[in-house]
Amino acid sequence: MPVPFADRISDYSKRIEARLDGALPAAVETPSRLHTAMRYAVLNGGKRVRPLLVYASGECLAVPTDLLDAPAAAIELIHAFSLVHDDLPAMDNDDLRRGNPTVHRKFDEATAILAADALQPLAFRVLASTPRLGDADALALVRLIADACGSRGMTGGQSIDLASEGQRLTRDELEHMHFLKTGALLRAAVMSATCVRRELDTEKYNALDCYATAIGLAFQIKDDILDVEGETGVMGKNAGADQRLAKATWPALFGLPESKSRCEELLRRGLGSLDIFGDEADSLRWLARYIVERPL
Ligand code: GRG
Repeated sequence: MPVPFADRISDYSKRIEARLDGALPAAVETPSRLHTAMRYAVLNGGKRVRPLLVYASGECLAVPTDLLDAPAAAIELIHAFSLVHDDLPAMDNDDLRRGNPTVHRKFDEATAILAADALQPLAFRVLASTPRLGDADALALVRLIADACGSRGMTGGQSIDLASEGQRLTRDELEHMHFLKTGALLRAAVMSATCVRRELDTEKYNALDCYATAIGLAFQIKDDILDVEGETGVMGKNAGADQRLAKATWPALFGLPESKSRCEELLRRGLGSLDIFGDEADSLRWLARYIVERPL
């Protein structure tokens, strides 16, 4: 009887914490303030949803776990980088993240910018220094993750997000922005296992792509619902921030009931796209449900 994914999360979490810890420079290494800030940005909690998606997708495609550690760590480093920038005064100007002061509040703005700047190349270094990954697979991962975080992915989405404050976007415009800002990196997490299974047939590749797109959008809508309904103490970040910044979000533009039913619709679509797989996709199914039901 296989152990359910929920009971294996703590093992995967320990695994990714160890990989992140090992990849980051020691705090005592000069420049110590910069390295301390980098470690603070990454090792301060976080749900580790993206690494879990990497491992779950790897289970689905029977990829050995030790080939997934590098993409899992690289994607989480990029995610941590994006949160540091997202919280800066020039962006969302937040002072609380994961229940702690944001990096620029704990240290200072310049240190936060530099810590984030250093996390991005570190992510690509991790991908380039895993001997068991063949060169072609490592290059495919570099391309996948670079595309996800560049101007045609997360950075582009963030740019549209900032330009959309106070604007009345159409549903398609809103979802395009969300797909880039949040969905692209989540998609890269799901698709990274395909970079080491490049012989995968198109039907299965497309099924995973469809799942990734659906849960990526659902993740951001749920995030925006929590911003309205959640409590700061539970979420570890300030509730109501979207309203304060007049952000274009599903709840702001279409209301909470519509947002919840869109989330459910995306969950059904994500789960439906996995029908092509058997039990090997159960961990992905579990994560899809978690994404729309999570409390933080
Ligand atoms: C990193 C290349 C690069 C550019 C920066 C600032 C920026 C461009 C992009 C911001 C992207 C962003 C912060 C999107 C929001 C995604 C989101 C809902 C984050 C919250 O993720 P969780 O809930 O956080 O997984 P934890 O704390 O659990 O890790």
